[in-house]
Amino acid sequence: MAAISAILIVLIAIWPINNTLAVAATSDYGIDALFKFMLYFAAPIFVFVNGYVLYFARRYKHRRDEPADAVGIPLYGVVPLEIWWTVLPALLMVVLGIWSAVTLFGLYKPQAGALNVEAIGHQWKFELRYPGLKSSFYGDFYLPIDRPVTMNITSADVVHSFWVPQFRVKLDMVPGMVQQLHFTPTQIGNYPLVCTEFCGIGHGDMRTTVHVVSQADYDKWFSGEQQQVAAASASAGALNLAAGVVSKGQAIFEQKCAVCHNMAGFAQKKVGPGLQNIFSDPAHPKLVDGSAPTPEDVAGIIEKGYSGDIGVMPNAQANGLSSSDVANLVAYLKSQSK
Ligand code: HEC
Ligand SMILES: [Cu+2]
Repeated sequence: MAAISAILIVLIAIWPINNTLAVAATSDYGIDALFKFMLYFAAPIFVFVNGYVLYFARRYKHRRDEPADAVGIPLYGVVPLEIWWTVLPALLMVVLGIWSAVTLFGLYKPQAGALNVEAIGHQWKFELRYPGLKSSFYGDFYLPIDRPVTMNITSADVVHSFWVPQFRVKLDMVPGMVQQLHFTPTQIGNYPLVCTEFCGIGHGDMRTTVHVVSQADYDKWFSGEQQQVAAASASAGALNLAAGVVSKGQAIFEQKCAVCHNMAGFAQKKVGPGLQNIFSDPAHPKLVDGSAPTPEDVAGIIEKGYSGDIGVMPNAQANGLSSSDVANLVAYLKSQSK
């Protein structure tokens, strides 16, 4: 067993993980080294535990000439054995714990000049938001090579997980909580982004592709997106607040907003703040984004969403709202303000 373990350890040491799963982002957090370190110890533990299971099963098996109720060897403890099988794993855990913590701090360290992108998990797709794009989109997305990225990660429904194996980064997407991942793509190519938290029956389909491309290709993709967004919003019709209908707004509110908002004072929070008197609350003269409570600004938050200290308010696309829905909602909110 010692010989098998030694051979495995050598094979692990010379195994180029990079050939099996390319590293496509800054890997100086030492994820691969940490992974190999765990394997070095996992290999002999696996070999010895299973080796002894097989050996004991043979060595102490029931013999034909023994009575059916024969008592085995009465063994109540071997102190030296118990000491070393407690101390060794404990030491190993301490080293792993410290190494993992240091690695984790590296992942959480923001980098200067980073591109801020938001990724929002939905059952069962990834929504992406980019600064400079008026609306979010689902599916494939692009990142320029060698530019640090800060991924702001959250979820609109249940817990998902953001994992790009080639980037060596992974983080849970938790509803009501925005967490950040920092990395820099270093290899041009297409990489899978997969959800690794079982999130319902569509979980297996929850994957998309990250394209790491040159800055020029990124710019081309970005301006293409901008034009598409402009075309889409032109066809969706302009926002006409004056045409809002209170009763329609109330129906939409109960269907799409009441899960997160009470129709009560600001302090009556659910996921988001209470929205009664949003236009006329002396205790909260400003909206959460710091703007004045005018119908236009309230409509702005409903359209664009907002992510602040309280949590994430999804945008109109995520909530499935048309321009007239937004106008109806603003009319309803106005009717609920003193
Ligand atoms: C997933 C939960 C969620 C849903 C669904 C949601 N909101 Fe929000 N909303 C929030 C959170 C959280 C905030 C606070 C954001 C912050 O400041 O951190 C917020 C803030 C707001 C604000 C600003 C409040 C203020 O006092 O400035 C308005 C207005 C608003 N939401 C309207 C709506 C409407 C209308 C809908 C339905 C279409 C809706 N929200 C659906 C979570 C949600
Ligand atoms: Cu998921």
